[in-house]
Amino acid sequence: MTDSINVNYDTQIPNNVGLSSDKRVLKALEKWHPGYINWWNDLIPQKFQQSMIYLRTAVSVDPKGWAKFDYVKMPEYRWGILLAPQVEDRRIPCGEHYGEPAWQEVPGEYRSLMRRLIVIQGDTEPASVEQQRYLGLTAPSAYDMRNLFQVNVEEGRHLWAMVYLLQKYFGRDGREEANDLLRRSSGSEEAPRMLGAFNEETPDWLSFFMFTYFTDRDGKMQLEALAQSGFDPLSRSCRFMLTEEAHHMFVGETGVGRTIQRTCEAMNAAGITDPFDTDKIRDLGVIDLPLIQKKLNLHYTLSLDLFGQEVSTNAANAYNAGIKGRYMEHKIDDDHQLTNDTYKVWDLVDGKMVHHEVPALTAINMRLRDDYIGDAAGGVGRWNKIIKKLGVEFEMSQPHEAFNRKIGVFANKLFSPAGELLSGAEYDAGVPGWLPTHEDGDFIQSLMKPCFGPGSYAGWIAPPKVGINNQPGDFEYVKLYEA
Ligand code: BYC
Ligand code: FE
Ligand code: FE
Repeated sequence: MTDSINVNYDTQIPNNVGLSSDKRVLKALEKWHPGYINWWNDLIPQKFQQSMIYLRTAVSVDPKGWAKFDYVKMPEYRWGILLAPQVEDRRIPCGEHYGEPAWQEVPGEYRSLMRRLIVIQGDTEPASVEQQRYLGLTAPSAYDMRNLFQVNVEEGRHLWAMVYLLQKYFGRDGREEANDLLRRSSGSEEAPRMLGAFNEETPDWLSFFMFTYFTDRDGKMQLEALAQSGFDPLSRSCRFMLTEEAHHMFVGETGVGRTIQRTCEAMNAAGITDPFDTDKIRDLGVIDLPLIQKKLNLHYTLSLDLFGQEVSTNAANAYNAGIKGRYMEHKIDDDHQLTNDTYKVWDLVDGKMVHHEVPALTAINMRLRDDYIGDAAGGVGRWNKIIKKLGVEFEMSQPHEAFNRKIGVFANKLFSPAGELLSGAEYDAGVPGWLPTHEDGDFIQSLMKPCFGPGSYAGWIAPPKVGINNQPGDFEYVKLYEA
């Protein structure tokens, strides 16, 4: 196999995995390709498919300078197979095979466990594009539209990344799984996507920003854990995906930040000091901070569910097998086998929340979730700085992890965002203040009017501080196709 830093564009499928000399896999991928293109073409509205979008395309996997920016029609985007460079003499970083050479093939005994994780990862990628499919129509600017489509084409590429692994290493069942990834669809009754959050709607741009901040960050954490895999091709695949993931979370963080900024500026201009004076604030055509907090609550808690059960034998098996590590496994100072370690997990005893110690091996999901909660706090702190700087008295916060959960020990229990267990009546009385209501949704929809001209922005969101690839403020990110 001729792996390289630079991407080879000789075959229909750009790659750095020597695909042109791997006829079996090249053929399998070429067979899968038309189904993928059909999926894409049926999904995104046609006028955007014909438009020229200023996108970045990966041309190398060298962290310095891996991308080039140019106008592309999305169906002509070169989705490819890119693995981060092989690390010489890489070793299995955790579990019972700790220290043995990393696998270049899938060990037979772990085949189905590995396949399941790759399929779940692959399933989320197209699901997110499905959830976001109509947002182009109401983009608050050409800049934002370009970012949406950048995220979408890269999630499409992430699907390719997992499909490559399935086709190359899992034979016939891999091929079937690859086809099923195009058969399931977000929100479908008969064949929904595999994980809960990926069957929810992304109905408006504030949801999109919250999703890319909180749910793409689950993606980051899961990819970090899979990047630790003893199965080297999976590790290398996830390592390159992580370089793309950073931009998705940037889009989310700055999108929410710009929304907050615009709201505070409008309040100041109108002389409104009480952030809970929501009717007056909505009359200004901006989204009140309490509603932004409600959207945060929703997307954050949906994302917490993506970490699975606090105590999980699936997770223990994957770790012990060396298939999935912990976040920053290589930086943790312990035996990397967790033979005698314990870890604190949440539990409910007689309706009371308690933190108790369980064998660390069974608490792998909980630990990753804890790492996620810390990682997600950074942006929330920066949003609060924007509010403070503009002199408004309000603080965004991450709700307690017991609130609004569908998976794990807190599933379907009635907790407030502060973490108090409530009666049904108390919960019903509080919930319109904690999660977006129908009316909130209608209000946000009323603001979702397209604003596509170069340098113009919808009234509810501030322009970005810097352009993509340092382009000036009036740069034409999208050359819109007019039929
Ligand atoms: N929804 O023992 P448990 C991304 C099931 S996002 C529905 O805790 P485990 C992206 C579970 O399958 C990252 N079902 O399971 C972001 C299990 O079923 P079985 C995606 C759920 O395996 C934005 C049972 O409940 N990647 O990339 O320890 C845009 C018992 O649970 C859910 C991955 O997730 C749920 N939320 O943990 C684009 C990485 N949670 O086996 C992309 C791969 C649990 O008893 N996946 N169940 O029938 C995994 O590592 C694990 O499968 C999970 C679940 C962490 C998801
Ligand atoms: Fe992704
Ligand atoms: Fe992403």
